[in-house]
Amino acid sequence: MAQDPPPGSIVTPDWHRCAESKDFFDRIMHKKKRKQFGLLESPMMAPHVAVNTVHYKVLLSGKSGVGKTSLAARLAGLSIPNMHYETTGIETIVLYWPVKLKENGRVLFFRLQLWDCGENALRRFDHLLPSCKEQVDAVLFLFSFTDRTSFDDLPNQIARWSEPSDRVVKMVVGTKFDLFMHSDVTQREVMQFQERQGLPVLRTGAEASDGLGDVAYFLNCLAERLWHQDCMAATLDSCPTHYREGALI
Ligand SMILES: Nc1nc2c(ncn2[C@@H]2O[C@H](COP(=O)(O)OP(=O)(O)O)[C@@H](O)[C@H]2O)c(=O)[nH]1
Ligand SMILES: [Mg+2]
Repeated sequence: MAQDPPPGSIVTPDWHRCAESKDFFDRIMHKKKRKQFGLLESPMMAPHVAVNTVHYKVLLSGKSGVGKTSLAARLAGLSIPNMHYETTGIETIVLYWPVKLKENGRVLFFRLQLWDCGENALRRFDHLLPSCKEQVDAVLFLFSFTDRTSFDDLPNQIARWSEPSDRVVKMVVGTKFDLFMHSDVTQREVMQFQERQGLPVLRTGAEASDGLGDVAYFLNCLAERLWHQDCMAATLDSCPTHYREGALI
């Protein structure tokens, strides 16, 4: 498995705060809220601005109630459900996120298709897991800080994805971090887990604002790992896999 890049080593961190990024972020915002893109829609830049779009499939995995649907909504800038309804099958959400590569200053739009599948549906219908796994680029393993069993279950979840391990970005996400007063999982345990598994652990929680600040770090980390994985694969195959629009220059 490729060694993880340190955060901020591949894409410019906090680029959304720089004036030069405004034109790009304006394409994913509307009236200070995130724009929603249908399956056939994409951000439109002026013709003279050549921006490549890279496509990835990202699966959210975790016990029922840990916050998969909420995380997908948060990342896409949708409102977060207050009530918990078990997701009945597979739901997908598409989001776009512009990043600037540190190496050469090029801007890329990451098109992330988030797959959110209800845990009970996964157990009842055998055909769902193979379609979730098919051509998946990243898996986010979720646990909730308020549900000890979801944390203890992580090794099982990760084991489900042992193959093909070298072409799937894996990240662990601790949800409901805003409820840390009721936390069943200590920071020390999280650190130990991180060291043992060699996987990064991100934390989410609290009210999502309409801005980009609360998702920027998360999406940049994910984009960075996806890009790194592609570059490593391209070195091996000498054929980058995720360019669908425009050529790699
Ligand atoms: N306080 C808090 N509640 C959350 C968070 N994420 C999810 N929830 C709540 O937890 C419940 C289950 O979330 P949901 O996304 O439906 O879980 P799923 O079954 O994994 O899709 C819902 O009532 C959400 O509002 C969070 O980060 N903080
Ligand atoms: Mg759900």
